[in-house]
Amino acid sequence: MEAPNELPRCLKGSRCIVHIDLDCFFCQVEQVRLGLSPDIPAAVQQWHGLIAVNYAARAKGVQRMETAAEAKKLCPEIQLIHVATYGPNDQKPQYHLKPNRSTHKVSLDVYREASKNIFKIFHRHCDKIQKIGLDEGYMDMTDKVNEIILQQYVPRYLDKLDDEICSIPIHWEELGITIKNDDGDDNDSKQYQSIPPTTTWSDLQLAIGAKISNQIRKEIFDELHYTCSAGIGHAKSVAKLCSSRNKPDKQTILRRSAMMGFMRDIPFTKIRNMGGKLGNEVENDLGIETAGDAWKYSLKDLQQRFGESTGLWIYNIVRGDDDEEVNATKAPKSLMAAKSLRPPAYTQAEVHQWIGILSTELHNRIWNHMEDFQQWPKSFSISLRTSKDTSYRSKSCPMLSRDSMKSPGMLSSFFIINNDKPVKKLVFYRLTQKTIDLLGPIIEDVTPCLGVSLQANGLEHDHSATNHSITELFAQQQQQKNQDHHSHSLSPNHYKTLHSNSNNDIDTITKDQQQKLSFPSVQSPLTTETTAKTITPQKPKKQGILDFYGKNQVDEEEEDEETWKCDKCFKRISRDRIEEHTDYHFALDLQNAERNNNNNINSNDNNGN
Ligand code: DCP
Repeated sequence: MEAPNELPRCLKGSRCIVHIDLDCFFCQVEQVRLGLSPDIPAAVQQWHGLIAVNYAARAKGVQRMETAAEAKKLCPEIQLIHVATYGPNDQKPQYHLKPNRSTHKVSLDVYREASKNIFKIFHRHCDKIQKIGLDEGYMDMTDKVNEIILQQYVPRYLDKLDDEICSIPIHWEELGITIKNDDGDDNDSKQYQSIPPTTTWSDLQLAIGAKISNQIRKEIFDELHYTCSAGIGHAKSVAKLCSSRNKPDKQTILRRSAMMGFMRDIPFTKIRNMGGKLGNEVENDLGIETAGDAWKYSLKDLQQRFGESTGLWIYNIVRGDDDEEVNATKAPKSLMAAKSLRPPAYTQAEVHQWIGILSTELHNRIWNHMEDFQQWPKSFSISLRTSKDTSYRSKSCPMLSRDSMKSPGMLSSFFIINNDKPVKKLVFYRLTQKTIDLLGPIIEDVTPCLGVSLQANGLEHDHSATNHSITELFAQQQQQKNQDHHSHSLSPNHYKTLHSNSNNDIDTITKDQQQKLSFPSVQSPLTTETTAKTITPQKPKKQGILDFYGKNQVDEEEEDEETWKCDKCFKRISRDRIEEHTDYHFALDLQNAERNNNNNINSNDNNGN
């Protein structure tokens, strides 16, 4: 007889989602690097503030965002480790003893590397992974788990395929902490490790997911020596709530039958996507504090107040249900090194120094990316923010080929500031043995400079280590300009003259050469600021749910080492506002769904007329 290939009926649409989150991530990376026991209180410091605190230090009352001095007062024995930084002459990030915010640039490379190794382990077990920051991710284990159910359980429990209950024995105590069913029993613990009374097919789904999750956590610990916590449930929101439930180094499972009891006391704004203004607004509007408080509102009530999609979403989420997909994360499309300058850089020498440091960082990131993804950027851009104009002025030019970009100095040697009075212009240029070749457009008024950002864009599979000559680079640039309908490009003859003496080898500029350089000879029609494309943050139209978000949420474009780049809107977001920002996108998506709904209703109405 052929093996049945039908899943139990009740599993159609039932998912197994695992959320894994490293414990005190940056701190663990440093502990492992330094061979520090996790029992020793420790924290990672960025300038004066703490950005990660280990659990031994938390037990002494030390918290994230406290200053190093406050932490020392609370816990004199605490080990404070400053994040690595790039100093002015560093080719690689270093653990400087006394890094200085006005001369050094924070590097997260060591955490990126650790993250890469962690995600490699995730990928051994699952191919649908959504990366959330460096140290956490969702895994949709449904296919893998259902395959196991089909092969190992369905043939033995054929008579149960139409039932919800399968009564397959599960040793929950070996799988982590299982949230208890809400049986009205008011005893203090809502979680237990003994066996719940009956097993459903969907419990089996989670139990298998929990076994895989345990294996992943074991591999992370055995190979990398980091502990992490996991949550296993039928939806993303509950998986996330569960992973933070029993930190550190534990995993928590939420079965369908325990969902309502679990959700009852969850503060409403702790629910994924409800941490921002939308959550506050709903909370105030309904006069609720916990998810359970919202149960008294019917679906119709909620839809009348918040619209079809949002109302339905709220109705489900307070019951622990959401159908948001795990969206597999793709390789990034761009890489960035940025620094905001407080106080501003007042001299061109300072701006140059920052360009040098950021170029080194970007150079290293581009090569790391090449190693991981075999991708090379197509173009390269610089953005500067001055106190005269707080939006970024941004210019780009074609990227150097792999063969040309061997040393970190190559990128920074692209730029020089022409100190002509009254404006100082930043020029994209290339210095060859005999000429100074203007490569790209010019940014005027570079000082006082509030922020510098270098970006490698258009990362694409690199087919070969092409040997681009400078002429090819110029040709590419010309092509790009033509495509952009720019009327101010250099004439072909001009290019020819510039290149007649040039050599394919690009020299790294020396200090001495920089001092000798002056630019009157390199005149170009591009010097007018009218050709400058000023990047101004695009303001989404605010209406409906978007009104919940204030100006800061949408407009803020903090560009420095304390930021994260949103892969939806490509804006730089302060790291402590990541969650709020993702909540904003969520609200935006809901609003779009709402609009689509309305459009459909309108068009149906019209058709009916
Ligand atoms: N991080 C940061 N700045 C912030 C928040 C976090 O630099 N404002 C960094 C340091 C953290 C890492 O991101 O180690 C992961 O952040 P989490 O919020 O996951 O916190 P932890 O991993 O440190 O601790 P927990 O065990 O509570 O998850």
